[in-house]
Amino acid sequence: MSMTERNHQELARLLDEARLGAREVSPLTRAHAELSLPDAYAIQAEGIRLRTARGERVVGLKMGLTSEAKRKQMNLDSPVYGVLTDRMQVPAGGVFKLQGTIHPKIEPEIAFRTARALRGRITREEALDACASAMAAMEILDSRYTDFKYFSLPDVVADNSSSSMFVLGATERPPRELDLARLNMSMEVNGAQVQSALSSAISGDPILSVVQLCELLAERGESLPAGSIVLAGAATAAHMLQPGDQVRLTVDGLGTLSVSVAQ
Ligand code: 0L1
Ligand code: MG
Repeated sequence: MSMTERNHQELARLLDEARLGAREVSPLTRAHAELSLPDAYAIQAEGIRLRTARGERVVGLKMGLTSEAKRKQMNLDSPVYGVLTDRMQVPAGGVFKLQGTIHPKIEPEIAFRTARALRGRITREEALDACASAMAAMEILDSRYTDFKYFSLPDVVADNSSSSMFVLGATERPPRELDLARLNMSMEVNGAQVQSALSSAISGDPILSVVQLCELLAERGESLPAGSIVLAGAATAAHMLQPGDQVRLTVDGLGTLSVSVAQ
């Protein structure tokens, strides 16, 4: 039996309440085996409507599962997107509070800021032309599901692709000034390296995440507005956070950014 708009709203509310109450729920597909990817994106959009109705502002999009390491870690097989709001941003050098989250993890990323709107099938060159700058970034993920690793692609998408918070580096550079697919990325926790990779681990080249995102958006009749932040996806598997952690990411040409983790 296919899902109705009412089902989408109810499931969006369930996930929204789980997030606000920092309470795990069963993956939606346990009770709704029929949940398709289009249903999941409709639930995600409904969840974002609940957040904007409470005053949050959409500032961009995130791509997820863009690296082989991430797909392997989560046993899922294709890229997905989620929506970013202003309340999800932690300032560079700021503090991320574990309280109010469920089982947060952090991952090293590259982000872009778009200067022009993008729609549909675009080339790598068009994506580069439309992006005013690239930045180092970290995403803090937090799934609202129990059995963290054993959910399906529609479950992840409905849960806004596990988004929680993000941090952007202060150094912004035009992407054409960088050798985008060959940047060394190193993430340290409390002074010890926990993850490292070349930026090519992100979609082969991080700008290709923007190309893919536009294709995924076009499948739903949507586009990428000018002035958006795009998180291109993680270069490595994600790292579980503990109270007191000091996390630092260094990316060739894009400097260092950090975040502290508090109880
Ligand atoms: O950003 C992402 O790669 C989303 C991954 C979703 C799975 C997870 O919760 O780690
Ligand atoms: Mg990510």
